[in-house]
Amino acid sequence: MRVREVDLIIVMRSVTILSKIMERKQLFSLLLIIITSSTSFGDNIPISTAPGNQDAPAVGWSGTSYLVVWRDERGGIWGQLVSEDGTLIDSNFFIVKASFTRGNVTWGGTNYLVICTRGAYPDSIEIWGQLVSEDGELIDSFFILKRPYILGLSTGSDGENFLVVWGDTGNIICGQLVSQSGELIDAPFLIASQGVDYGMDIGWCGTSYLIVWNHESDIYGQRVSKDGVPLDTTFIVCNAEYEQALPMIAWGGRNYLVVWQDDRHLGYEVYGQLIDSTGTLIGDNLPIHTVLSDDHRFPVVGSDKIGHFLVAWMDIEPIPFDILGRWVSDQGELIGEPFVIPSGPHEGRWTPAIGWGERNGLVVWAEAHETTGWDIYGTLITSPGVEEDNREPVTASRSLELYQNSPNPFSLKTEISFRLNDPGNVTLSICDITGRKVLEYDLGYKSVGLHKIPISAASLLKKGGALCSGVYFYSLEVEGAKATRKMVVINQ
Ligand SMILES: [Ca+2]
Ligand SMILES: [Ca+2]
Repeated sequence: MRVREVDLIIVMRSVTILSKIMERKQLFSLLLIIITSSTSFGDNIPISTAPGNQDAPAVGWSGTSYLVVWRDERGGIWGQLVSEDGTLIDSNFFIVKASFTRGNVTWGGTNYLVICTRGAYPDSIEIWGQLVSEDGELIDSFFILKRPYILGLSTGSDGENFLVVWGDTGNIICGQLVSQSGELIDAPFLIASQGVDYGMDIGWCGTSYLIVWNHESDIYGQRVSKDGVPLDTTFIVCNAEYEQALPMIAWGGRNYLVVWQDDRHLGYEVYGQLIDSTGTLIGDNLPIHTVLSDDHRFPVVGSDKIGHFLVAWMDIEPIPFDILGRWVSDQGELIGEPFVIPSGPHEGRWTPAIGWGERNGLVVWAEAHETTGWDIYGTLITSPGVEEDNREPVTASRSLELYQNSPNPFSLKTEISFRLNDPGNVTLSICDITGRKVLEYDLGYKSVGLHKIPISAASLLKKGGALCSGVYFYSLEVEGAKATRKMVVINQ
């Protein structure tokens, strides 16, 4: 469903905020407001429909485009650049020679790192990395290490270096820091003295990494500093009865959400757990999908960083398999009901993955077709009840262009950009939906050119504002010229 025609959309799950708005009945004559937890999808994007099988995709986001990587019967790991509006940029390209393992991709600030394994147990397995530029240029391929066996492999980045983690021979978990140019920084280091049975993942919260994995049917976590030093001790994320496996993690700007497939009721369900940046568990396990008559596996998680996680997984019953999704707030509320991520005709779908750009998320999966075998498809997904951004600047006069704030909507911080063609004294003001001025900033004398003004929720509060969730208007005034745009604030 597309919601382009909708003038304004407010995300409101709070009854208090809803009732406040309802009191302002005059608004309904001025503005179309939709209260919704529904989700907006784009058309299905055929990312790779090459002959033979393509499956097990992963997604990275560079700040300007997505890189989707997958294992490919044409040999090794292949990839495709996808623009933020879902257009394929150039065509499928070979990335790195690999064994039949899932590729893993992370944007590190300058390049992507794609990691994979080569070789086979019991001879030896090698971990390889391949740097790929934002434009899909292969920069450098490098060997990380060789072991009799490797179980679990993932990579993350602090925006400066990469951290590659794996379950090593001898039932230990190790990590290796790698620079943006592909140099190994120091030696591999010990993260935890446990084996990885089935799946591991890595998150970065801005100050430390959190690595999660499956060991003896439970889920564990361990924080690691940006310099590769384990912080505190290994902790239990979930040790419910029977098997918890295949954990995946995303940082939502306020908390992590870890999700996994869970057999506690003897049938595969999807559970999750919020964890804060210090490694403290927030609340109880979240029952994300607990319908025992179906069979739900391989959950993945992404975040829009404005208050929502999207969890996606496979429903392998009934046939053909399908991909389901559900929104979870960064405070641990389950939003709406699970939904089927829409798709055209297919013979089955599996192995979902999620990446998040600035305006929308990209969910990708492998999809079976009679003539082309397994193919890679994806769809753009917009946060629940979020209006699509309008990126065209508002030009008040020849001297002033005001851009859409980014991110929008926001809960913690956003940035307002404007361009001056003549210098002058600039004032920024924020009004609520009734036109009442809630904040005013005197930005002083600004020169010709592009300016960016960061706005944090904390600074808003310091200035006496108390922004509730809803639509606001921000106006920039310079030497008699004025431009106004709207923005959406989401507070959980
Ligand atoms: Ca267990
Ligand atoms: Ca194919």
